[in-house]
Amino acid sequence: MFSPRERSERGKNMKPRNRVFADANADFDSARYVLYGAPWDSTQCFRSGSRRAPEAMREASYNYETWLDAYRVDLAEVPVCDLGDLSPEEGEEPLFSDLQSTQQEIVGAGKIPILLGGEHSVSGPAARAMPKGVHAVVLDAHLDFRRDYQGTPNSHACTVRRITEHLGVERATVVGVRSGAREEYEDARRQRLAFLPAEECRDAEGLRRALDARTGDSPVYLSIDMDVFDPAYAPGVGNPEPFGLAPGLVRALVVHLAPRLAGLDITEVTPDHDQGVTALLGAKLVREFLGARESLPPAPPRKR
Ligand SMILES: [Mn+2]
Repeated sequence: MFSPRERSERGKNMKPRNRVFADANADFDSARYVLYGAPWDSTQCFRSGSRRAPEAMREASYNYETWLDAYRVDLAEVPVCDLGDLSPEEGEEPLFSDLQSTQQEIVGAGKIPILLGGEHSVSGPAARAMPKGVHAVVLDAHLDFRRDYQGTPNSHACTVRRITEHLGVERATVVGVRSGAREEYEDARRQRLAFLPAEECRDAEGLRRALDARTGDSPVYLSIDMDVFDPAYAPGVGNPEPFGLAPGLVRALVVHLAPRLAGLDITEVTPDHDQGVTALLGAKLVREFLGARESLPPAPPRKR
């Protein structure tokens, strides 16, 4: 195992890749944001292929201008490091452990991790590396609140459950939900898991208010399962679910949370099931986050 710093310097223990995410040209030490991929899709139960998503999103990222006029930010000037992809060859346990320690090292160095899945289960070890006190906002069509599924607790159908086990059920909010087993809904209500059904996510202002009421001014870990979007906008996902969110609404949410984001992941893109539109949207969300975050004035010193 190599640490992210060693990886960044030596380029070892990562899968060979053709290119970095567009404009992610910084090394680990000088980066404010550290991006990496987890090409893992072993529990995707309906249709798989998200192991190809990190590369697909990197490729898609070259579609975009470096200048983001809405934020007056040039991403060519923002120090982002792309570590490459974790190696999935040795299986789930080594991968999840490598993922968690990679995430820990990035967070410990005071940088913001950006994880490109892979299936949604990769958000579990990513969230476990976040400090207590962080609130997880999970965008997902599915409740993902099963204890286990098809024989494993690390299924992508259990992601929210795994996150709440680490951060606490009171520090998680699921947005855009429209699917789950009856027992999942019952259990979520019994445990007072906060979730916003997709039909209640109508406008940006309402969504911002609901999230602020829930999260206060806590730092936020934002996990975006791309199936939160309506399949019309993101058809290339493992489990498409109709009646989803529109991209503008999710963009407004990312922009709103950007100042407080402690980490971000984009999961469940399955590039073989569309014409590239879902990877384009995933890559764009990363760039919108970077632009929105960088447009801020420097934070005032923290009071103690
Ligand atoms: Mn989902």
